[in-house]
Amino acid sequence: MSDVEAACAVPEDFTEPVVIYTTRWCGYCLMALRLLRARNIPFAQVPVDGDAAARRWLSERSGRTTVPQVFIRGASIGGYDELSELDDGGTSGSRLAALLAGTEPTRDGPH
Ligand SMILES: N[C@@H](CCC(=O)N[C@@H](CS)C(=O)NCC(=O)O)C(=O)O
Repeated sequence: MSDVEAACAVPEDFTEPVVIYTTRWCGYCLMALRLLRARNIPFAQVPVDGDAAARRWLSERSGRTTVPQVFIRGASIGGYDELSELDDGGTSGSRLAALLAGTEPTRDGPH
């Protein structure tokens, strides 16, 4: 494990299926958190405010430089837009439900 990885909270290290990396004053972060809470999805939140090493690690890992960044069982799924698209309005047959249930395999990158 690199120094940067060691300094960061790695999504695989969490017991919650969803790990969300956020900063303060981030509207998209608030919307993503609101969506997860509305669906009663357990998640771990990792604030990365002012942590340049964490932001660098996060952008390498996710391929994106924005926050929030959401991981499902260790796989990067993107930010709020991607989370919302996977959620499909909260339908029981949504891809988000399938990813969380493990009936659809997670894979890094755009879904
Ligand atoms: N499409 C992205 C937009 C995210 C976004 O623009 N986030 C802002 C903060 S609310 C951001 O990261 N700006 C650049 C930065 O803070 O470095 C999403 O849905 O998550």
